[in-house]
Amino acid sequence: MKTISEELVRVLRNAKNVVVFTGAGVSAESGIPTFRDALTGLWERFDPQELATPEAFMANPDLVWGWYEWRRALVTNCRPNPAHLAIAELQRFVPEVHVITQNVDNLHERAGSENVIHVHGSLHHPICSSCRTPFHIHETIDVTVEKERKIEPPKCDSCQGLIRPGVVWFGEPMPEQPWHIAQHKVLNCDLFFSIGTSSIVFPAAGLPITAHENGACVVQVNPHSTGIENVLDYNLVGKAGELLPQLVDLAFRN
Ligand code: BV8
Ligand code: ZN
Repeated sequence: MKTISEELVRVLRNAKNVVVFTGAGVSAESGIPTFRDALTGLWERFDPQELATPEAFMANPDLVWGWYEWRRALVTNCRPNPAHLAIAELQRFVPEVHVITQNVDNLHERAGSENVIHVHGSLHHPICSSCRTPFHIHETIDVTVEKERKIEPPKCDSCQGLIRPGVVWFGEPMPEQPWHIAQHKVLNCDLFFSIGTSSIVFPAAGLPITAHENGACVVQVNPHSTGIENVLDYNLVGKAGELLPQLVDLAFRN
């Protein structure tokens, strides 16, 4: 198990403005497959870059909508893990904490984090693919998790267009306001955590680089290497659900 340095504990204890940037790895210990592992069953023969696109949805709406409803069912049946809870707890000790997530699940919110910035949208806020009117989705899932299947997307109440997941697909621009706010928070933080992300997808993967260039202390939490090691001040190699509660305990309970 990676030991957490006294120096990092002191940095967190004295931090004034922390950004916590997360990817699918922070939800892994809740039982949610990471983005690259989420393609099982019906969808295992696809590459995420193929399925998470507007073209895939237009070509095969039932397949893509089914994949997102299956993922939403998974999230609804899972719970925040100790990593989400430790991140939410930071708000009690650090003057300013901003969670910026690439994840489309709502586990940060369910763990108690406030004002979570979703730079890639959310499973829980579908919209009309034609007029972009938000669609109220019934929380009761009609997709039982084990039955991965194609599902016909609902139709928009206003224009009868196909309802689509409210996520940012490959080739789509970042959501204007969340992206603007995310960049502003990164430019104003003194401590930046990059947790559970492979740092592959841009422009989101550029945030740790921006933090580093702006003089923030950058900490990665990931059991594997990710290619941004050159901008890190600390690299905690291990599971977020184990390392983050330890770090919060050492910084604020000892
Ligand atoms: C855009 C939502 C242009 C959907 C997702 C350079 C600049 C700009 C764009 C590009 C560029 N180069 C290429 C591009 C295009 C593309 C891109 O980046 N492609 C990649 C593949 C090279 N980017 C885009 O298309 C973006 N849009 O650029 O638009 C534009 C501008 C103006 C006008 C028109 C167009 C939009 C990209 C958004 C795609 N949507 N998600 C959905 O969820 O279905 S991306 C998706 O994958 C996630 O949201 C996340 O962002 C991304 C990466 O996933 P991760 O979260 O990192 O998960 P992954 O499985 O990869 O890794 C998990 C990690 O966790 C691993 O490292 C693992 O070791 C670790 N882990 C595992 N267990 C644990 C753990 N860590 C800690 N604890 C554990 N227990
Ligand atoms: Zn519509």
